[in-house]
Amino acid sequence: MASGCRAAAQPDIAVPPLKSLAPYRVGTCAMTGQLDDAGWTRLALTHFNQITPEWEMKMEYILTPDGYRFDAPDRIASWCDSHGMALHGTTLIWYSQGEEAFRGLSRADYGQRFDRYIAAVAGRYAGRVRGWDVVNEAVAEDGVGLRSHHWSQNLGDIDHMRRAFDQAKQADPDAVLFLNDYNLENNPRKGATFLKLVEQLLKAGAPVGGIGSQSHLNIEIPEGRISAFIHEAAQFGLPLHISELDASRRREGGPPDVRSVSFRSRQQFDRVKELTDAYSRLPEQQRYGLTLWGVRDTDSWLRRPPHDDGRDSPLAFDASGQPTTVARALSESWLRSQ
Ligand code: 9MR
Repeated sequence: MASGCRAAAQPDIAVPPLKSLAPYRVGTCAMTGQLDDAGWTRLALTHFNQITPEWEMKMEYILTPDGYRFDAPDRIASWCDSHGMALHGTTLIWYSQGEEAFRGLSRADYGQRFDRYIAAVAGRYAGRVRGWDVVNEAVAEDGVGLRSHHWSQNLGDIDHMRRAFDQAKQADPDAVLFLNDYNLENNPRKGATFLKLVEQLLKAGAPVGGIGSQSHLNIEIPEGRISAFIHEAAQFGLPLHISELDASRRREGGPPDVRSVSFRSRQQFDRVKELTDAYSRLPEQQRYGLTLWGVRDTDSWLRRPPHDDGRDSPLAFDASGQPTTVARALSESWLRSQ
């Protein structure tokens, strides 16, 4: 067949359904707008069996000046129910959200509003989500210590997190409650601070039930770093979630990027495969699932301003639904681990 005929006519059968290869859940993120997109739903239903709402289950959507808004997250939850997809919630408490809505409250009102929000949101989806990212991105960017923000300033560094986990546990006792963060494998110092925080929270009695590593991978990190982090994180015996996997081929900042396309492709393949291999080696009860942060490259946050270069291929499918290097790395890893 002439290569020009290929894209539109052929479905994405060059890799088997990803979910049929993986010995654990394979997730993607979703926005309500995508549920009406036939190309997106076909790929999502073929390859994935778990959904994380990309932003509509966050405070930025749910909390309004008049109360709570649940139409979009309810729609995603119903779509999951009717398509046999598991649901993962993100995120209850995130340093970057809620500041305005909580501004000007007395200490007591602030605490009450915090508790009420978690009780309302986690309570609404109790029994429908498998798990929640309860606290997102607590560790400082450089990996030294914790972030300081309105939650920590009002309710305490560790205390606001323990309180969030306690509230979530009360509202949904069966959900796996995650501490979730990024750059944990890219930056070993950040990974170590994060794991120390998990330990501290557990010692303080917080019902942390899982470790979420977003895994927005830097494909230039040395071999072994990703598996070392997964190995360290597994020591707690808790479930791990690779919660937002993507692997940009771009370099943000740094020296001029003279890597060839094939070199980047190799780096991307190797790092995604290393991650998947290491994750698949965990004991079954620690493999909560591996979630890609989007279906097609063009769905990715990395293909929106200010990151978009019009070419990056961080996800498992290209704009026309064809599998990419990331899909090949995942499927090769899963096929070999069977
Ligand atoms: O991809 C998400 C984007 O659509 C949202 O506008 C944004 C704010 O809610 O969050 C993005 O997802 C982020 C995730 O929640 C946490 N880790 C980094 C992700 C990319 O920014």
